[in-house]
Amino acid sequence: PQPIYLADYTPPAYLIDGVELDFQLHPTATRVISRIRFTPNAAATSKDFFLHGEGLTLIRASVDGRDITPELVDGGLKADVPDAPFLWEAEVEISPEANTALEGLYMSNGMYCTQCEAEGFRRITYYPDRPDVMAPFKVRIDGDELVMLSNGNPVASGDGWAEWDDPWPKPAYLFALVAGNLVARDDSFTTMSGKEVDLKLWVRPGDEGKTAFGMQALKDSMKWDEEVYGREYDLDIFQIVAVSDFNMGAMENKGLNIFNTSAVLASPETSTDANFERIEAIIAHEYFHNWTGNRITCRDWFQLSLKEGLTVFRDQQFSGDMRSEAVCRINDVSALRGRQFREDNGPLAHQVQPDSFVEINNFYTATIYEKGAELIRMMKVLVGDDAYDKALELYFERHDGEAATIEDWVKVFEDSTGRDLTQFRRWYKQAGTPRVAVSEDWTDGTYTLTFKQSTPPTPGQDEKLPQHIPLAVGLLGPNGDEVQPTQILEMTEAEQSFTFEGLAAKPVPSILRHFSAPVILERDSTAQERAFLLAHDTDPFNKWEAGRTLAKDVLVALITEEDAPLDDYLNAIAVMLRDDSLDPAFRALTLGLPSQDDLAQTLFDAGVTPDPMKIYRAQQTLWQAMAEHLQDLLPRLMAEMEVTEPFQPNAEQAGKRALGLGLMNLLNRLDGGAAAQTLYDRADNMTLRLGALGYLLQAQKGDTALSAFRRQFEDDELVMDKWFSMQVYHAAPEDAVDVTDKLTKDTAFNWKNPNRFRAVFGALMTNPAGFHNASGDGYKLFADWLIKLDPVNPQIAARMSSAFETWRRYDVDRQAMMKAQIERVLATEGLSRDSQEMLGRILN
Ligand code: HT7
Ligand code: ZN
Repeated sequence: PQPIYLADYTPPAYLIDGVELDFQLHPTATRVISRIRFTPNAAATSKDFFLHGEGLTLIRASVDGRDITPELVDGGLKADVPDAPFLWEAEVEISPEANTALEGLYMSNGMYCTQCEAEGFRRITYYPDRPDVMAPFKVRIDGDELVMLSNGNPVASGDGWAEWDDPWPKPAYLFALVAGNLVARDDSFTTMSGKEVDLKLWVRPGDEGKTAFGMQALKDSMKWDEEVYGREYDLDIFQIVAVSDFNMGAMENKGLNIFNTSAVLASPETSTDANFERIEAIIAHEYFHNWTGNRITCRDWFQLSLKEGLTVFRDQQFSGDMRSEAVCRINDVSALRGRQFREDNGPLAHQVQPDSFVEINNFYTATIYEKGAELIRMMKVLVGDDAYDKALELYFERHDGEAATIEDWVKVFEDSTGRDLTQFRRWYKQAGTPRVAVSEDWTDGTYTLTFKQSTPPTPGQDEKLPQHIPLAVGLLGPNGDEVQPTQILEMTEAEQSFTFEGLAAKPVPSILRHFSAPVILERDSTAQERAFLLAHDTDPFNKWEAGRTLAKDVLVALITEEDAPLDDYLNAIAVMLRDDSLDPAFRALTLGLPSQDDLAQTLFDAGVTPDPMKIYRAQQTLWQAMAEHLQDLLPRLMAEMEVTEPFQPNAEQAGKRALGLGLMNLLNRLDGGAAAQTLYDRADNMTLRLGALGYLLQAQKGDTALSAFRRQFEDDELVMDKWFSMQVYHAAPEDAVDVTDKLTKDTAFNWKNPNRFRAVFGALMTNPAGFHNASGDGYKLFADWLIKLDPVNPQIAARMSSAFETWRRYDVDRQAMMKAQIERVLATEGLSRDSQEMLGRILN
């Protein structure tokens, strides 16, 4: 497959004044009639008329009422058209029922729905399916469905038809249509200028009881965007629809967001605290896209991070305001390190603004989203909060209604602050995670910190230039008092020193506070210093980081059979746990250990070939040591974490449950599952029930609970996803592949449903000791299923192929086995462009 290059961008030959679409719905033969008013684009370099189209049966086409026979070409059609405004009409036929890729118009549980980002609209009708062509849409839907929805405001409806009008010009990727037997939770929101907006959250009958939380999250998001960004909603109605078969979390279609059921439906009995938190964040994210993505969209898909990075940053800010800012930041950084650092340090590393791609669906990555958000966070740190607010005002004013670029974004910051961001632009164009090595000097009362930065080579980019890195640094005195509050040091050189005067004694530095830049900090430090920072740092992120680094030191030493600072760690954790002034959620996070994948990468970076079994065993050993060391503390602390009030999915209760479960993880190693069984039997919410089930599985005592769980929840798809994933995630390394294989034969393993497929194979990816079983069976099973899924849903198959992205980290045997499986999938006849690109990049 041929790549597409950013450098080849040319403006569209024709612009659109207005679009009218008629849908005559039928599961296997939907007719789509389009009437599009085109105008030649004065800024265009070509007059060629080309419309994208894929898998469409063209019935007829006309220009200004004259029937024509367009030339059907690969990926679309060409036609001769006037060099003046004209009306294009076409009728096509499509089969939603045959659409298993879930892109374009498809069916999910008998309901029609669409997914058009990035290039799905071309599977609905012939159209210039590129984001820089924006147009107002009018839509008429004819069909037997009870509810028939599209973007914008409702115009009129009758028996078997409905009309919608979206006055805001939008690119085709924001088009949406939904039709089916749906029921709504209704509400309303009064905007800052006093306009009343109807809110509707549509679900399948039976799911009404899971809509209250999502609706509240929507109203909170609308209010927050007004208060913090001054952004008001701009239609009479805002709708969300929950759909079972969906490739990602949700989609921000103008006025009609479509959500994966897993990203919107919630109830205490069926959802965990983590589910509630994720739902709140995704609802906010999609809503915030109304301004950052929809009103201002992207000129082309190379600018994807313009909307995604900014909108992730905004949803992170929102979650921080709704919950504990410190806890949210720690979770966001953990996710960044777990997914984006993994990507940035392997064969799939790419720029936040790529120069080329083969399949755009493969670029909805942690780099575009999460690293993109970190770049915006750094810009805010560099210019300051007030200047950030002013820059955003200018961004909205200057680019509203436009399809903009990342360059436009950076320019707005330059113009509004007067700062030169030339070097900062490198963050968008240079892939890879910078390493920042720190050394210190204390001479004659002057304290000096010296930083050296370097970024390892990434595919296609061997040489790297220094980045502009904001380093937030504070200093602590020997008694733990802060002697230098947080200061932003701007690093722009490959090597740079910063001095601090007037200190009475050599301080302990707290570097990269709040994780002020997406870099890997390299600092040799003693266990005592880490324990000191865990006890005294005033920056919650670095306080947590000190505990995490100390845990990592212990684990790495256990794995490499060196002296481990175990006592320092255990004592520091005991002090931290006893500190009632610390938020339970924070204590729960600090009690956690670095993941097996994180350890594998750390070892690999240190030149040690990671052995998945040794990593697994080291984790088990440390948990056991923690359990024994802390056993006297457990009963009292666990009792303190009991929530006696009725369940609320708020941060306070969630924090208590998280710490309670974290402590039960330790107790479970001492009592062989007894407390977990009691908790399972008593649990009145999914957080505790699922936590207890996990510990029972870990203690190899989960059979009875698993059967009971299934009986209780077998009609609930989302809970059954948990039933599947728990078994794989908690399987012992030697059992994980068999457990996975057995689950794929279960009658409830509906593998064409992305949530179910991910529940099983996503869980195998997060059980590294199981997946990397020395037999190679994990690799084979995974590859078998990629081959099976690819023709049905290439997008998901390609995404899941990242299971193999770290293959070069491992020993020669594992490398050979993984390589053989990658090659086997690649050799599959008719393999999708999506999977070809991903596996090809992984292999090279
Ligand atoms: N902008 C959306 C990205 C997206 C997507 C969503 C659902 C299914 C397929 C998709 N392809 C791309 C989601 C978001 O970032 O908000
Ligand atoms: Zn998004």
